[in-house]
This record gives sequence, C-alpha cells and structure tokens, in this order.
Amino acid sequence: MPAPLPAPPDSASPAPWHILGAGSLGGLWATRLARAGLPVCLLLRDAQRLADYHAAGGLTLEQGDLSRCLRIAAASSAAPGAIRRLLLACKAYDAAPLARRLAPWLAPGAEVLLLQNGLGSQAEVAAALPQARCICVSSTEGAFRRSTFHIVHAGGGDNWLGRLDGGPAPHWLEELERAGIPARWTPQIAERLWRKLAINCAINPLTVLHDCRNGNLQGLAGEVDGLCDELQRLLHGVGQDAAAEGLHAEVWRVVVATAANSSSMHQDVAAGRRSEIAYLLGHASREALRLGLPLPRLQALQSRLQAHLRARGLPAD
Ligand code: NAD
Ligand code: KPL
Repeated sequence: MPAPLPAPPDSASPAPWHILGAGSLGGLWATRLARAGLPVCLLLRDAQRLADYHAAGGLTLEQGDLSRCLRIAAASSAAPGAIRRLLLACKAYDAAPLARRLAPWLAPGAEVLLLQNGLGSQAEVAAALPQARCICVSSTEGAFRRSTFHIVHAGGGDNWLGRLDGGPAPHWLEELERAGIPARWTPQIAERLWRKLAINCAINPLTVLHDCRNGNLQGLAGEVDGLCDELQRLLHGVGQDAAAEGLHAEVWRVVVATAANSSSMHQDVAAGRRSEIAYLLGHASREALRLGLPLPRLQALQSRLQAHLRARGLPAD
C-alpha cells in the first residue's frame, strides 16, 4: 500500500474531480462536469475495465434526443494518483470498503462527496477517512445505464449537499452550477437523508414484495399509511421532527409522480443484484432498536423482505 500523499504544491489550481464508479449517477456527474470543461478523472475498477473504457471511446450521456460521447480521462481505482476531491458514486454497501482502499491516495484535507442513498454508509466512510472532509449528497435525480459506458439522464431532480457536522458551503458549488448539476447546500443534510430514507422505506420494499411499479401501491393504501405512521414515529425518535412533517402526503405525492417507475430496489432484485436494504430498512430497524421503539409493521416488513431476498440467493443485509 503506498504512503499517504502530501497535498500538491499548487493547491490554488482547481482540484480535479476524481469520480469513483462510472455507473449511473457517477457517469451523470462526470459527463456534465467534463462537458463544462472541468477537469475530471474517472476511477474504474481495474485494468480490464480501463481497457474496455478506452475501447468504447469514452462515456456517453443521453439526455432526451441528444447523445454525446465524452473522452474523459480515466485511471484504475487501484492506482489513481493523488486525490484532492473525490465523488464516491458507488452503492452504499461498497462505500466504506472502497473508501478504505482509496485512503492512502487522499491528500490531507481532501473532500469526499458521498452520493449513497439511505443512511449508515456515510458514518462508515467518515470513520474510515478521518483525514478527509466528508460531504453527504441526497440526490433525487434519476439515471440508468443503457450499456456499460452509456448513461441515460432519466429524470430531473435536486442534489442537496451538506456536512453532517454543519459547516459553510464550499467554493466549488459554483462549478456544479456551471456544469448544469442542480446543487443546493444545506446545514440540515441529515434531515434530507432521513426524509428520503423514510420515503424509500415506505415504497421500495413493498414494490419488491408485490413485484409491482410504484403506482400500484395505490391499491395497498392501508399498508403504506401504516408504515408511514411508524416511520413518522421513528423520525421523531431520532430528533428529525421536520423530516416527519407531512410524510404521508409526501409519500403519496412520490407514488403518483413516479407511478410508472420501478423503484430502485425493485429493479435491483429483478436483475438479481444486491439491494441497499441494510442502509434503508436495516438502518431504520437498527435505530428503532437503539431507541427501544417498537415498530411492528417495519419489523414485519423487514423480515418478509429478508426472506424474499434469501429465497432468491441475494444478501438479506
Ligand atoms: P451503479 O451500480 O449504476 O454504479 C455504481 C458503480 O460503482 C458501478 O459502475 C460499479 O462498477 C462501480 N464500482 C463498484 N466497485 C468499484 C471499484 N472497486 N472501482 C471502481 N468502480 C467501482 O449505481 P448508481 O445507480 O449510480 O447508484 C449509486 C448510489 O446513488 C446508490 O447508493 C444509489 O442508491 C444512489 N442513487 C442512485 C440514483 C439513480 O438514479 N441511479 C438516484 C439517487 C440515488
Ligand atoms: O427513490 C426512489 C427509488 O426508487 O429508490 C423512489 C423515490 C421511490 C422512486 O422510485
């Protein structure tokens, strides 16, 4: 393992955006930053993935009727060189192991943006990278991969950024704006993350168990409302009163607005991929246990989902 790297001498020059994971969201950020002329380096899994990327000629972004292939610089995540600003754009369960692997390459005071859904992975990464400044992102943008290096921008949304310990907005927020990435700084990022976790817990597991699209949950109103009651109690329990406000109405608004969509968890399970259950329902259950809050509907939902995943040979936590 290499020794930790010192900060580069010219730290006034704009720090390149190192982006780990040329998946859906990582690709969406990388292509928009590169299109705006900002320095970007994609960190790919290994030498084979790097060779595949060069053979593909770059990363393609599809937005509406327009597609553009960008030749973005890339390196292997095994030997990326010095990193001053990192966007960790992997799944929640990969975040801490990958952060540990990249730790020796981070310059002192490096900034690490965490794009993961749910909660729990952010604290794991922060513990793994005590020398870095971690910034959490709660994203409601939508993207998927049409093929390995072809990203489709599927839905508009927001990116809320903030540090769990507060702190002022970084100067590079303007770079995101310039790149057309909707980004807003909030001192209350935990509230945003908890609110999204609650919405995902009310919608995603049921779409898996009933093998349905989000809109079909309108036929399961009692079940959804019962979960929202308990999620609201949990949010109050963890001190996120603002996140609890109007939760039922917000869940129904999302169900209707995304009626034709398959939830991310439904897509993962249908494709035989690992889900992020441990950082959604798993985190909610762990917090309820810690607080001594009995939430029987959430617990029953978690048990049903875990049994469903195990029956398909998928990790249940
Ligand atoms: P994804 O699976 O499309 O992308 C993850 C990428 O990480 C993959 O390309 C994978 O190859 C890469 N990766 C894993 N290990 C690696 C390694 N060792 N080196 C280099 N790359 C590695 O996932 P995604 O949809 O972009 O989701 C990322 C996070 O963003 C998740 O937590 C997800 O819940 C959240 N999110 C996604 C969306 C969306 O629309 N896709 C929206 C909001 C939030
Ligand atoms: O975030 C989502 C997800 O699928 O993970 C929702 C809002 C439920 C939209 O599908």
